[in-house]
Amino acid sequence: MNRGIVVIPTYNEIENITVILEKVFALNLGLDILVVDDNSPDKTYEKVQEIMDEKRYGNQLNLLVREAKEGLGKAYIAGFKWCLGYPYEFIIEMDADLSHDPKYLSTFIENIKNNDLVIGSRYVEGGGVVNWSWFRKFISFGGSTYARTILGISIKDVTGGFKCFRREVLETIDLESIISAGYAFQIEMNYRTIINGFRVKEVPIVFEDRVAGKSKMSKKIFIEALLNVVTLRLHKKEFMKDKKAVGDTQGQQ
Ligand SMILES: Nc1nc2c(ncn2[C@@H]2O[C@H](COP(=O)(O)OP(=O)(O)O)[C@@H](O)[C@H]2O)c(=O)[nH]1
Ligand SMILES: [Mg+2]
Repeated sequence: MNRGIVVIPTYNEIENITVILEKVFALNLGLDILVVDDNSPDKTYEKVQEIMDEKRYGNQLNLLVREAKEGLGKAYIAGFKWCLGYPYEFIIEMDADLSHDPKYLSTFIENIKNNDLVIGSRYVEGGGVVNWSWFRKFISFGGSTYARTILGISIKDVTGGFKCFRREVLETIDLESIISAGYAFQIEMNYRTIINGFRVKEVPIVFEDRVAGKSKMSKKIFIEALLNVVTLRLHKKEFMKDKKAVGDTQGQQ
């Protein structure tokens, strides 16, 4: 067992999963991986099981198969709970579609020493997006600006999904009470981390659009994010009930 683990949610990522596992393990950073698959019709989970049976990566690779597709948020919550059952010190979120370059993992490991949440950010100096349509760029950047303004937080990339939590953060946030199912989940996790007084840092990443497979972004997910930002703000007091809550603390750059 290693000190840190990367949680990779998958839904129909058969074309990407082998490559992403290979890339992460080739770095030899001493990280385990947990793939959380929502019973993908393309049987991504069978591929992972096959690699585990071969012991290609010893005991470093783990798999959690869920019954049905319930959105990214639910998949991550199930994954986090699994990880907290073991003594991991930090837990990393990463997409399966190679949009998140594993080369940044070492930056997360370095920065999580002095922070509680490290966010891979497209919108700080040195970060960026490659190959996205203007529409996706607009939604992502506009979404971050909107959420930042309503929630009164200072982090620049509010919706990104490449990040690293210290286990204490995931033990503190009441995972049962997370209200967001889709990508709003990323916003909610950031907000609840910040209002509980944890140290947050953004590090630059360049995000590249997927080459293989399909995005699961939908209108429904987008609208959920718009509405949930307001709901999150209204629930602020509730989210602060934890003993570590210090009030209006904002994420530091
Ligand atoms: N387990 C699971 N994974 C999901 C679900 N929705 C998306 N994902 C995974 O989450 C990651 C990001 O999703 P993606 O569709 O690439 O989002 P985009 O990059 O914003 O277009 C990918 O690894 C997906 O396979 C879901 O409902 N369940
Ligand atoms: Mg993607």
